[in-house]
Amino acid sequence: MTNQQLPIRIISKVVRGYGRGSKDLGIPTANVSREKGILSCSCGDFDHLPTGIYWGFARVGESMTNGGGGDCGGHSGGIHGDSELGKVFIAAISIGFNPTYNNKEKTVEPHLIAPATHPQRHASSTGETQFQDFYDKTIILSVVGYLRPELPFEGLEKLTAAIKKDINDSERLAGQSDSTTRAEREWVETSLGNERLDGQ
Ligand code: ADP
Ligand code: RBF
Ligand code: MG
Repeated sequence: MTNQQLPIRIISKVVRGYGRGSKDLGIPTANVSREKGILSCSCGDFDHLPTGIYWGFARVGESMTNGGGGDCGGHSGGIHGDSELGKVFIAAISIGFNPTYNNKEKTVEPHLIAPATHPQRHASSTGETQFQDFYDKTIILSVVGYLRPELPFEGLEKLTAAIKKDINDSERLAGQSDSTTRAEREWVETSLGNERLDGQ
């Protein structure tokens, strides 16, 4: 995997994952629906998404209706006390088969990272960002940069430690002011959540 295919833009909605308790693990991830008619991806097909661990930007908005598009405004129902809906967060993103668990299905799972001073930033059991649930909401996601391949870890402690390092790296890299980083943050901030991204 090189950065050549990046950035990748995705609009979809948040679905339930394996329920394996990444919340218990302390690092919740918003699993992205691959359903046709709901997913729109600049890479075309979900199967074309390159596996690996990435950094980028994400925003969660209103529920989609009729399976397409959706208003991603920031005025009602939120991640935390109605205040986080519509805000852009830095994200550490896993794309692939979670080789520690040998999943059969590919998942796209961003962990949304609140700023250091945000009240929910150190709220999880491992000190990472823990919002209230936002299942079924529209998610606007830009996968901007590659961090590393997905790896099989021996034990949850090693997996958690690796993800915490990814979170630090994501925050550092998302702070860059190059034109791609700025453009992707701006797209995530302003997308209405109803564009076609596959060029069709
Ligand atoms: P699942 O297996 O259903 O994806 P998780 O334990 O990964 O379960 O929890 C994911 C859910 O937690 C997300 O869909 C979202 O509703 C919520 N959530 C809370 N905080 C965050 C966060 N910081 N990043 C991503 N999802 C979060
Ligand atoms: N799972 C793996 O099996 N190997 C990994 O290297 C790996 N890296 C991840 C990095 C990040 C930033 C995130 C958010 C998740 C990662 N995961 C990885 C996925 C993790 O196993 C998954 O989120 C939980 O199992 C809950 O579904
Ligand atoms: Mg998840």
